[in-house]
Amino acid sequence: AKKKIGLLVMAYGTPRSLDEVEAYYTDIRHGRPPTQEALDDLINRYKAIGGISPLARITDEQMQALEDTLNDQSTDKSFKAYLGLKHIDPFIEDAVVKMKEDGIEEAVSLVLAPHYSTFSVKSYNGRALEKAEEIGGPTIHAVESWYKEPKFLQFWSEQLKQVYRRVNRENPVVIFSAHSLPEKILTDNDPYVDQLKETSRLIAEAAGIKNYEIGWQSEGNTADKWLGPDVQDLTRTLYEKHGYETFIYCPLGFVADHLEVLYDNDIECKIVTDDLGVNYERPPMPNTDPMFIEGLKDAVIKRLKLDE
Ligand code: FEC
Repeated sequence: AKKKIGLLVMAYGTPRSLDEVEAYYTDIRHGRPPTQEALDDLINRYKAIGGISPLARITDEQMQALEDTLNDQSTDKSFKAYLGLKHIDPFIEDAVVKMKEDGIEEAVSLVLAPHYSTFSVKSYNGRALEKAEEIGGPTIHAVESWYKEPKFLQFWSEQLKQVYRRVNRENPVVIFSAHSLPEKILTDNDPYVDQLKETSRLIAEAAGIKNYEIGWQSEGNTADKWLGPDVQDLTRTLYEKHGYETFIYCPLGFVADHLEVLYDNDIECKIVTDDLGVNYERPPMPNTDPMFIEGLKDAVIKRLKLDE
């Protein structure tokens, strides 16, 4: 018989309705409820992208596609997927408990975010491992980062090549970005910034793109100093310096359509490009693109091989 492996897929999570925004936001803020003003502001951003984020649906679809691909291609293992979310139920801990209840002894975990940082991937995997330790299993083989998976890079380089075929004469520049984080993480040797830079360089090289820059987006509303430049400010600076006519946004730190892309890029960055009178472009997100899912599958298979 095939060996049964739990596939713990972890993601950020999103409210399923506007009623859930307050609890979700409170969880993001480590249990401190937001002010009414901040809550209204967030609700308005969800309304601006159609009332609710497509993230919950896309995360489910990504998980299902990954499970199917692994099962189609594996001759000696059968995978069963479990969803564990960071900020809303089913939480990461719930998924670990469910695996244990189902008799899963061995699992592989993957976070739906490509770059490693103490703030994101480390905390997801840490929560899963801690729960597994507390309840005595399963053994979890954690994928730490998968930003260099060739098929992930290929997904983006092909998207960019397609955009370039269309806009090449319109003096384009690419802005690669990830979620900003408080600058203080940099002091702890966090690889996050370098991983984004390396991903960007590899994708740009593969797509034959010379004009590209790195930016940060979606920074939080706290007193910390956050990683910059912010993508909106960067757009203005680049325009003033180089007169680019087309701005292509590539939010590499994310893998799905959700608020941080549909609002922070498609609405906020577009306000800037409209103001400057230049073109706004954003290639589609990975979502369930087969090339992308294959990249995730490769990361899972490699991780399991390491411990065999
Ligand atoms: O519902 C949706 O469609 C959006 C989901 C969403 C994703 C996402 C990804 C990341 N975040 C990361 C870090 C932070 C830090 C703070 C923070 C705050 C928010 C707020 C919302 C939100 N995040 Fe998020 N993030 C998403 C949604 N995030 C909503 C709260 C309102 C706001 O500030 O906009 C600041 C927390 C604090 O106040 O201390 C830090 C990172 C990622 C990418 C990696 C990952 O997906 O885990 C890092 C998707």
